[in-house]
Amino acid sequence: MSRQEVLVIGPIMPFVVERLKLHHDVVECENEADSAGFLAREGSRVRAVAVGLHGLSAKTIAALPKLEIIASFGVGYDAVDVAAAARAGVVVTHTPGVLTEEVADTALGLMLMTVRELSAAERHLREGRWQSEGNYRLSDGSLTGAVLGIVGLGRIGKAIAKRAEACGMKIHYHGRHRQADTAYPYHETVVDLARAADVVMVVAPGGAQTRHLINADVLAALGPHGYLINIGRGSVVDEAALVAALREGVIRAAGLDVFDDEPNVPSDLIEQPNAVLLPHVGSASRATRQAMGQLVVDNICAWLEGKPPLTPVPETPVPDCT
Ligand code: 8YV
Repeated sequence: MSRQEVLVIGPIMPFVVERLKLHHDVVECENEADSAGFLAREGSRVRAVAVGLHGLSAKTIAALPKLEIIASFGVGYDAVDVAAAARAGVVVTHTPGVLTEEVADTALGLMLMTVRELSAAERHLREGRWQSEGNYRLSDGSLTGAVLGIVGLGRIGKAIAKRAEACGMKIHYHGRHRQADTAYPYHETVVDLARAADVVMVVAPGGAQTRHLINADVLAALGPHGYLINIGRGSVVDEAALVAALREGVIRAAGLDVFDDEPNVPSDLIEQPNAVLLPHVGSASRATRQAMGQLVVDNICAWLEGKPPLTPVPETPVPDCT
């Protein structure tokens, strides 16, 4: 295979860069703004780009006239302008499958932390209040017998459903379409789902179509004994409406792994005692991140060897490589 120019726009795992360097000439830029000088000088040589959570804009895509493939690190690719990539005939790949079980485990853990108040109970012990005040209070919620309303019943949503069923939960769902291969009750709207659910679990992807899908109306429908868990994308939840709902008891509690403007979590949210907050660790085990990184490398190397990409997104064209 001949060596080709690959641009890595970070942050991305160092081993992705190391492995790409074994086969190609790799240029690293910390972020898109940082890449501007390089793009002006050398942009016309780049055939492949690897990007992390911050994605790639239409402007950068336009500055790379020879670009053929964008390999995005993560299953969600809302930060990559796929419409611009499709117009430019550029293939976009992501990393589905290899993180499904890990994210589903995190989702279950976050739901348990939130409904059974496990992080608050731990704080009670660490702060010496078990001795000074007595037992931690009884949690209002339980998983057994509760209805879990999943927003976005894709691969990860189904893996969460399987785990929740093992905990004695009943599964309902909402998504763009009713799915023929599942017997779980379907709800046409998120408000209907929230009305039926004790816990709403957001697994939906980000982007314009899902922006603020979870709004004040949905939270009101979930009600004062309801819980919201978000493992998908921060943009799906209207954070200001959520803060108000947590503060005013419109819902009981929320567990969030993702936020609108990461890593900047609003102080209003941090101050809420009924919010369990994780720093986007859904897929963050060494083994899973390694597998995601390897898939980024494999997609780029396959493409530059004239083979089809392994895991293209559905929105961009995959030219015939035969
Ligand atoms: C990663 C994710 O944390 O796959 C996704 O869509 O959000 C996470 O698994 C993220 O891609 C890290 O860059």
